[in-house]
Amino acid sequence: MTPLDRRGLLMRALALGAVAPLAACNYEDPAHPDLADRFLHMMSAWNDRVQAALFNPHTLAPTFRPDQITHPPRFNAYYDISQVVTVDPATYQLELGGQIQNKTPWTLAALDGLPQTQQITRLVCVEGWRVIGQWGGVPLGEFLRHVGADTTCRYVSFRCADNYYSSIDMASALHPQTILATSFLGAPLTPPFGAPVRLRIPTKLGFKNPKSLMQLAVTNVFPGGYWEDQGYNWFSGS
Ligand SMILES: Nc1nc2c(c(=O)[nH]1)N[C@H]1C(S)=C(S)[C@@H](COP(=O)(O)O)O[C@H]1N2
Ligand SMILES: [Mo]
Repeated sequence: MTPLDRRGLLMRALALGAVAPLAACNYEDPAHPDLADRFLHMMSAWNDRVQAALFNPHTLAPTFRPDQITHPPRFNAYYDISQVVTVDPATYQLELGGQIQNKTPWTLAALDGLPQTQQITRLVCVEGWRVIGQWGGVPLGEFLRHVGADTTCRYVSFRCADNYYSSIDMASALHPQTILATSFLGAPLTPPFGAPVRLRIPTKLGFKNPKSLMQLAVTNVFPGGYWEDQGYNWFSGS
């Protein structure tokens, strides 16, 4: 093992182990009620930086065979499936903001006109379940270059029809498996699973895969996210 390999292993071990043991401890201090919170947020921010440093833009998430696809798929959101917001695909417009040259909103037909890709990948939820599914759509990197996004910016942020929101680092946005998905199992996305357009990013946890996207922005201002702002690790990926 070279010293560099050893350093890589140590960094990985630290990145994986840093948050869990701390979260399990009870750091409650009546005199400083938010001390534990602040400490955990500081550690999580540090963890984000380590994960970003370890991220290899060429390492692919595992892919699977069609017979490994999970049936039926599993729905998840911060509300019950009966509360799903339906977006009309015929009048759908994806609004663009931030450091993007051409901010003309995108229709579904226009998205369908860009180069398409398919993937059979696994979605992993922090709740402890995982599903394998097939998603199709436009590579986000392809889309960003097409609209003249400043890809030297740090973040791509997303807002959804149900007010969910999330954001990812630019390196992960440009990863070949990160797609603006419009199809699931070869058919258009259905409302519970993010119709008309969702982010599918198999290198990150499920909550970093916002559904029913209404706005996309490129920015250097940290955008956070629905679960991220409640303490979930922001990078949440490999
Ligand atoms: N708009 C929106 N997107 C969302 C969520 C949500 O509540 N609203 N939940 C996230 C979480 S926690 C998970 S695990 C995945 C679930 O995606 P699925 O329903 O396709 O399995 O969607 C993510 N994207
Ligand atoms: Mo999730």
